[in-house]
Amino acid sequence: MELVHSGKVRELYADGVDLIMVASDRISVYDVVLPTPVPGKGRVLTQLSLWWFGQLGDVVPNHVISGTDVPAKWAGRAIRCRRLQMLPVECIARGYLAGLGLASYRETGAISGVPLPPGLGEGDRLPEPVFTPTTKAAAGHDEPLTFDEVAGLVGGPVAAELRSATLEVYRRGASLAADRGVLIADTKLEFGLLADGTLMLADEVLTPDSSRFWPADSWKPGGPNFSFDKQYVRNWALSTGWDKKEPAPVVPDEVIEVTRNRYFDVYQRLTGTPFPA
Ligand code: PZK
Repeated sequence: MELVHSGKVRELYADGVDLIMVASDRISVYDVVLPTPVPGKGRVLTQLSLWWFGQLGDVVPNHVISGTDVPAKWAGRAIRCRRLQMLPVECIARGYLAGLGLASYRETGAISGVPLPPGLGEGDRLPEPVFTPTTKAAAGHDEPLTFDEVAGLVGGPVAAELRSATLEVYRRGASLAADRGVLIADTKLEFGLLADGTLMLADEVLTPDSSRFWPADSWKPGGPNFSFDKQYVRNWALSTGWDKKEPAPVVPDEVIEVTRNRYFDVYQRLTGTPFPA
């Protein structure tokens, strides 16, 4: 199959008119891919994304054709997808203040042109979820876009559809996750259009690679919160004195094992079913 796109931790292949999205076991911290894979990560994120696409099918249609009709060598970690005309916007919804949203709020009191009340701090829950789109650029260089800038890129009607679909996916996902002990601080969605103009949810959805997942029972506003999946390996990497630049250090087996179990744990918490490790 023809490789059409290669990301840090995933690949996209063409199979006739369809696409096959393949998730690897690679893990990145501070935007650097670690030399040591996390066995099962590609499968668990793929299965979690498929589960969410199923949960959210009545909110917005999606690009999934099949999670099983894929080449055997990628079984469990690949999705056959419809090829869409992708929209050039990262659609981010935020329910809590963290990351680049926090940085923007501290500088301007707003995120992507949406003003927020004064006095908010790191980790705070927002009064209501906000749509904070960005450009699609190389990782780490995404620039915030106002709603009007999105409208300039995709047209007013599609921009309005993007905002409402993004916020509805976030509300539904965050509410379900909160009931199961997981806070979704923010999430990044990607959308595309069918030839007839139908808006479709694409890429991956509500995974720990595309979202900030925090354990609800240890959430504390007023400071940094721990990411469900990567915190352990991040802390370990920093404890070695690593400077966050390539190359990252080789990761010990026990750190990989803890990290792998964090992914399985978040899958089980959200779906209610043990992950078939
Ligand atoms: C598409 N990406 C992101 C980059 C990946 C994925 N349904 C679609 N139709 C057309 N294009 C895309 C999709 C989807 N999803 C997604 N780039 C193009 C991307 C690198 C690796 F797996």
